[in-house]
Amino acid sequence: MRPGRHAPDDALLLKMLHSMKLTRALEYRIERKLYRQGKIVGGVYVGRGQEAISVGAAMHIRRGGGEDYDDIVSPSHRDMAVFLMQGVPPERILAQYMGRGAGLTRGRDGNMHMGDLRHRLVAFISHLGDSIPVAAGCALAFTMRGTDQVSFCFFGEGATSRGDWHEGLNFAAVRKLPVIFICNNNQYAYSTHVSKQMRVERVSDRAAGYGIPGESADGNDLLAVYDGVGRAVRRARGGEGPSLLEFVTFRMTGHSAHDDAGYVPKAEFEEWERKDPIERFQDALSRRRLVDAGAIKEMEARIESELDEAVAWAERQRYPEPEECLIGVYHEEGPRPGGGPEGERRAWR
Ligand SMILES: Cc1ncc(C[n+]2csc(CCOP(=O)(O)OP(=O)(O)O)c2C)c(N)n1
Ligand SMILES: [Mg+2]
Repeated sequence: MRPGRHAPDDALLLKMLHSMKLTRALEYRIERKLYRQGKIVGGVYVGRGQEAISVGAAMHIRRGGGEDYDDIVSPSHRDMAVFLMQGVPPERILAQYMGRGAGLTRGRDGNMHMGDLRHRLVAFISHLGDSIPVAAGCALAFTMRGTDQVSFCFFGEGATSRGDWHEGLNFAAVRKLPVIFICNNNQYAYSTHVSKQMRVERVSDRAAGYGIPGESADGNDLLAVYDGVGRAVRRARGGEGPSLLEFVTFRMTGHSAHDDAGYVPKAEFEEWERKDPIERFQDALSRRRLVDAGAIKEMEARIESELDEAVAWAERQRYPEPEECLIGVYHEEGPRPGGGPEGERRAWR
């Protein structure tokens, strides 16, 4: 770990450690417990081993200032931390995975295919690469309004071989839009190794094709991510246009909960287990005497008891009524099925 040019203070370092641990613990519950207990509706994709990327990047998302101030973010299916850091409570994420009415899609989908513009989160949909032109479109709106807001866009290296990805990048480059393109290169797209889907050495090499800055860094080094994204955000806010950032990492699990990743050599898992981003950051903070074994244990215990409560809350929530699937499909003024605006508001609590 090397200190970034704009090094975060102690409180931020501890917040980042907490965010990574909360993310991993929540995903562990979902993937290794609730899914196996048959309580999850639909598939489960987690970012185990990649937490430093979403946490280090999300620290730079500006929030809490309203429509013309807050940034916007399009997470991928491995960015649970982004949802948490944008203020979505763990219990609502759990309700989403359990198909309950209190989930972000109100029970109409059962996994990471979710978003909420109230949290400035553009919904992730299954189709890889689709969110790239959307993120560029959000940034176009910012420049047309003359604000200094930034659009954050996350994806895997596999998505960079999709046509929409290239169109979105080109449009953002030509119009000099404030987008931060953040690639988690975990070296696999489901079972396909990166060497089988691109001839360039690095994802960031693709930036040259669009005349924008491209950088690669160690995605398991939280401060390297924090530093790289911070510089790209300053460029974007300053009107200097988009950047493509590649963070090299590893998916420390199967593609999804039903996949045992038998196609990944065991030695690769062992090698990356030793580079675990959470362990690494925790050790660095211990060396700086910011945490000790007792404080870490306490933090983990607090997270586990919060998650116990969150799971219990989610399990108490009702499943949606069939007619509720019509809410929010088309724009409507006035009262809505399912209880009108008041009913809508209730669903968010
Ligand atoms: C256009 C499209 N093709 C295939 C899929 C099925 N699919 C879902 S995730 C995934 C792998 C994605 O790999 P990558 O972009 O590297 O992201 P990662 O899952 O590794 O984070 C695939 C093939 C899809 N959702 N959309
Ligand atoms: Mg991948």
